[in-house]
Amino acid sequence: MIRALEKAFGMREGGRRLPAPVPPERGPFRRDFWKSPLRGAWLSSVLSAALLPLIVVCAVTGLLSHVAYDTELAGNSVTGSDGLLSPIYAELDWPAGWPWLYALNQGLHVVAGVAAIPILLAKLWSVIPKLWERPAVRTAAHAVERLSLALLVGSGLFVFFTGVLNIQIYYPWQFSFVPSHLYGSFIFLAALVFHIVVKLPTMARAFRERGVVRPLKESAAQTTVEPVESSESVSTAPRAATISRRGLLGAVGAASVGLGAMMVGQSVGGPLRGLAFLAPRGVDTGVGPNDFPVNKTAASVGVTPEQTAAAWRLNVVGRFELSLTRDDLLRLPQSSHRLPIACVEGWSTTQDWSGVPIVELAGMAGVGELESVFVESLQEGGAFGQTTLNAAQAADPRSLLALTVNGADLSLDHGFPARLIVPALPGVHNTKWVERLTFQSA
Ligand SMILES: Nc1nc2c(c(=O)[nH]1)N[C@H]1C(S)=C(S)[C@@H](COP(=O)(O)O)O[C@H]1N2
Ligand SMILES: [Mo]
Repeated sequence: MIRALEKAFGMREGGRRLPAPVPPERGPFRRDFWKSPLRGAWLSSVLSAALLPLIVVCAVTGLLSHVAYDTELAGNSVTGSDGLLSPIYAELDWPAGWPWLYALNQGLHVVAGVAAIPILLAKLWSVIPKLWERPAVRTAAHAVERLSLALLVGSGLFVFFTGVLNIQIYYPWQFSFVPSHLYGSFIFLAALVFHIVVKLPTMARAFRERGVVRPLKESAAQTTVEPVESSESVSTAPRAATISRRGLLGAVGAASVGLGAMMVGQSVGGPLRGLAFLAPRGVDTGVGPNDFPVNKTAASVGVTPEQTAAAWRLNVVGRFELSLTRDDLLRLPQSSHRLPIACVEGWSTTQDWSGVPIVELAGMAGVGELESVFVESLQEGGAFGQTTLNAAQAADPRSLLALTVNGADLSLDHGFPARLIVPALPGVHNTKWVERLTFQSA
C-alpha cells in the first residue's frame, strides 16, 4: 500500500527517483488504437487545400448577403439587433442594377457550403487521433493550440450544421438563425486564421517532402504510412491500406461534386431543378402559371382569403395619401419584367412579373426623388411582414408592385392581391400580401 502510494506520487524507491507515473491509456486514447496508414500531414494538407477556397467563397458571400439585407433600414433587421458590423454595413448599399446578383451570391454560398461538407468530414477523420491525445495538455502553448482547435471544430460544425438545417427550413432550436450563423462564422474564421498561421509550415513541409501529387500515384498495395514524427495523426501501429489515398480523395471529391451539383439545380432553377431531389422546395408549389416554389404559404402565416378579397385596399403614403383597389391598380400603366426570387436559402426561381412600378406609385403620391420605401404586409408581426427598399431599389424602374405572374393573377400563396418584386433584392424582402407603401423623399 505504502509502496503503491510512493509510486503514485513519484517518490523515491530505494533511493532512485521514479519517473512520473503514466496511467495506462485505453481505447482511442492510445495512439496505436488508430490503424489507418493514410492519416498524416500530407492527407490533411490536401484536404485543407481543397477546403479553403470553398470556405473563402462562403465567408465572402455570407458577408455580402448581410450587405444585401440592408439591415440598417427599418424592418430589414433579421438579426434582432444592429449587429457588430453595422457601421460598415451602413456605408454599403446593395445595388439593384444586376437582377441576378443575389441569386448568384446565395447560390455560391449554399453550393460551396454544401460541397465543403464531405471534405470537412474527411479532414476531421484525418486528424481525429488528435482529439484523443494524451496527455490532454502538455505545455501552455499546447493548451492554447488545443483550445483554438476546439473553437475551430466546434464553431465549424455549428456553422455548417445550422446552415444545412436552415436550407431545410427546420429549426430545432430556440435561438435565431441569422445572428447565430453570422457570429458563429466570426469565431470560425478567427480560429481558422490562427490555425492556418500555425499549420502552414507543416503543410509546406508535407508537400516539399512528399510532393503534391506523388502520393496520388500509389495504389492501395503501395500505400505506406507517413513518418511518425511528421504529424500527431500518423498511426504508430498501421494496418495495410484497404484503400489508396487517391481512392479516398476520389470518393470525397465525388461526394462533394455530387452534392454541389444537386444544389446548383436548386439555385439555377428551370429544368435543372430536378437535380435538387433532396431540396425541400418544389414540394410546395402552385398550379399553372403559379407553379413555382412557395416559401411560406398564406395559411402558414395566418393570411386569410377574406383579408385579400374585394375589401382589400393598397394604402400609399407620400405627400398625399391614396387608397387604391386592385382594379384601380390594374387600370394604371403596367410594366413587365423577368426577375428572379432568390432566397437566402440558396434556391431561386425566375418568372415573368407584371404590375405597377414603385416609382409610378411614388409619383402618384407626390414624391419625386425617393430616399426609401417602407413596405408593410397584411401579415402581422415578425420580420417577414415588412421591409424597406433603399434609394437605388426604390428608383429602379423594374421594381414592381406585382399583380400578375406569367400572365395570370398571383395565387394567394405567391402574394395575392399584390407583392413586391425588386431586382437583386433578397427573396425575404420581396414582401407578399402588401397593404401599405410609405415613401420617404430624398
Ligand atoms: N409577407 C411575407 N412575404 C414574404 C415571405 C413571408 O413569409 N411573408 N417570405 C419571403 C421569402 S423568405 C421568400 S424567399 C419569398 C418567396 O416568395 P414565394 O413564396 O412567392 O416563392 O417571399 C418573401 N415574402
Ligand atoms: Mo426566403
